[in-house]
Amino acid sequence: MNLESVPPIAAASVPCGVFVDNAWRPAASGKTLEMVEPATGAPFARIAAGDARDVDAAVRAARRALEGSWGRLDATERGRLLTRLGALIENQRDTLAVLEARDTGKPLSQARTDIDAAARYFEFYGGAADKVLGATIPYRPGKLALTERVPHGVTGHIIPWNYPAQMFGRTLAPALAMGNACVLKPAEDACLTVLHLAELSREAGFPPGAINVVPGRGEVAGAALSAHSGVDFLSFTGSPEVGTLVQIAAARRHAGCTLELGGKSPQIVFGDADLDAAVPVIIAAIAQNAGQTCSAGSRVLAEEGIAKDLSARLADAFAALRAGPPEADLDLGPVINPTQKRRVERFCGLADAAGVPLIAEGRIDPGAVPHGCYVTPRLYGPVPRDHPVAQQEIFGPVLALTIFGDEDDAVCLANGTEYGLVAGVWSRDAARAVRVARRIGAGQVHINGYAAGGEVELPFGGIRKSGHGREKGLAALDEFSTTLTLVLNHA
Ligand code: TXE
Repeated sequence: MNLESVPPIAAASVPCGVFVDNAWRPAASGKTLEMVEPATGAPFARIAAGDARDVDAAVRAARRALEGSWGRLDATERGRLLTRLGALIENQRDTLAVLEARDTGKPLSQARTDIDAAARYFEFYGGAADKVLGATIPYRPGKLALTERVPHGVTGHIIPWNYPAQMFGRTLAPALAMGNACVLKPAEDACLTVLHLAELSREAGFPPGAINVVPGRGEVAGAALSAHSGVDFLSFTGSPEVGTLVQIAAARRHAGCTLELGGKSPQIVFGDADLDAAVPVIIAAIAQNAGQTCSAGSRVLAEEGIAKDLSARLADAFAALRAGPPEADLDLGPVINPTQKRRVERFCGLADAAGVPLIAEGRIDPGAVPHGCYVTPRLYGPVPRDHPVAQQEIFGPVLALTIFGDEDDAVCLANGTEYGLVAGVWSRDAARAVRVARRIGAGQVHINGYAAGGEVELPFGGIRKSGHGREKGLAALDEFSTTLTLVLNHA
């Protein structure tokens, strides 16, 4: 599909301001930020550069919503609004996908999958909203004790640029289902679909103040949201460095927070694995979104006996990878910006300088314009275990292959980074696969398969440097609520 052939959703027609109380306004400062298309390096939109004043207005609007019409809705009514928003997203799938593809650089079909996921979040949590149960507690005679889940209040959400539309659904839908009023700070590198989705939320009928969006720079609008005393709970997805700042800001006022900070997720391939099934999945898990996925399978750990065979198969698949513009819909697009491109190239430079063998590389399509932020997909191996390419999150299409001896060694290697987000275990021996999966420090382990980030239904989150807290699935409803214990004395 050609981008231009899609019904016009020209960047200029997308709301680009601050969204507060269901209305668009310029940033209080009047300042704007230029949005650049990763595939061309050319500017294509301007967004409001919100600051602390805009964040404050959004938080106040959220508080009013909680005390007003939003706070008075019951769970079924909230669920209906969520479901309606999901349907509106689905209806606008193609136009939203084009916007997402241009804004992030990802291939059009990947953008479409993202929009489907965004819609699915609202469908899933719309259905779940009025099925959250409390408990009764056996207690003393003459007393009825029970618990119910209640919202935190005003929740602040800071999201990254890699999956803007999905993140809108992933973080807002469960928070709204539980009755929180939300203030979202999208990433300055890609946020046009988020702004468009905010507009759709008004169309769906969300009352003013339930959803507020303040675009702007992280160190300005994001820092103001983290530090705002009117925000009761924070949800952050992004880098470990900024996550630390957000957690400190939350701790200063004793607010809770969840952090999702990326990973260095391993795919452990045992000698008895079905390599025909494993190879395409391993490739997709690193090529998807040009490797800019928190749960990208960026390490492949191969048992000694099959390392050669696996390496040869991966090499063939890597050599076939093509990076190109979103409308060409190849395996991957450009990375988000020149900083990210330099970051990926720096890691590759370290591997080259250390003499780490480059097993194979993909290609950049001749149709890709020279100013686009393209990087060549690369497979390195065997990578020494302590090399930065085997240890650190690159956030690009670079896969590190390492060899292990036995089961214990595989577990040691898998757990041998600072991260712990997702892992894949490939083996025909179900008992071994489960045994190994249970020894891996990660929030999610897939056996004979891999879903980078998993589906909407599956609780997702990390340990250690990957963060804490769980999003997705019903677990997110717990995260975005707290327990109220009620005791009725009836004796
Ligand atoms: O992230 P930042 P960046 C990792 C990935 C990537 C690296 C840097 O390795 O290469 O981080 O990416 C907002 N107070 N991930 O620099 O800066 C910012 O505006 C409050 C993994 O883009 O952490 C954006 O909305 N907020 C990751 C969000 O934080 C601040 C996804 C994330 O941006 C802020 C993205 C501040 N002081 C990057 N400074 C994942 N887990 O998926 C920035 N922000």
